[in-house]
Amino acid sequence: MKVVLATRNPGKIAELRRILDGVEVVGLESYPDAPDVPETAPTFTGNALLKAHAIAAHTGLPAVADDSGLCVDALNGMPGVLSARWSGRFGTSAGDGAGDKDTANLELLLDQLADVEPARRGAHFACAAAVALPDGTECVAEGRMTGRVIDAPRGDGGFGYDPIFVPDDGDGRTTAELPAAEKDAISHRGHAFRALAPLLADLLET
Ligand code: ITT
Repeated sequence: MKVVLATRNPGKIAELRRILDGVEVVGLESYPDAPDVPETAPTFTGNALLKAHAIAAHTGLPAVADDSGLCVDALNGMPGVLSARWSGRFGTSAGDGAGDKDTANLELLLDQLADVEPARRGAHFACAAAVALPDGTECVAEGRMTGRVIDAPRGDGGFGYDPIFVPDDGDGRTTAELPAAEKDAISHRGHAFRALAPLLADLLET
């Protein structure tokens, strides 16, 4: 059975298509009238479930959603669930494109950490992976990747905050410098969706 990917983020779509290899997925481009779901929950899990349920109800198909973000120790866990709209929160968002927004978010975070010494720049990416069926059944799994925020961007891969994040589980490259498969193997999204996969398979069988 097909599963709808309940995300409009092109970076996530590329990663999810790779990680959910073997699952027949369809993107939201096939559902131009799908609602833009407000992320009103205070947690990644809450927001992932909101998105999955809204898209399952709209499409009549099982829907898989991701809510994720970067939690910075020196900022008490922010931007966290606000990661996608961090610069907009301070009225400094650049253009409307995903790339513009990503750059504005990343530059704001670098400014906010400008006086923070390297030893205090710990952070982690968190991801909640949710699946919802049109009948309201749901499952969630979580994943995380710890590391630190560096002081200048490096690398062209990935998306979002990848150019300024160096994972602990690596050799000093940012996640934007890792080949896709290497990022998937250690990433918050890889961990969360590999944990979700057997639950998803069970749900689709019942
Ligand atoms: P959807 O709601 O349509 O899925 P979104 O981008 O708004 O897209 P989120 O609310 O979950 O999704 O925000 C996630 C943000 O966290 C994302 O825009 C990036 O800024 C950041 N982020 C999440 N995972 C990331 C990753 O693997 N690498 C870099 N940045 C990431």
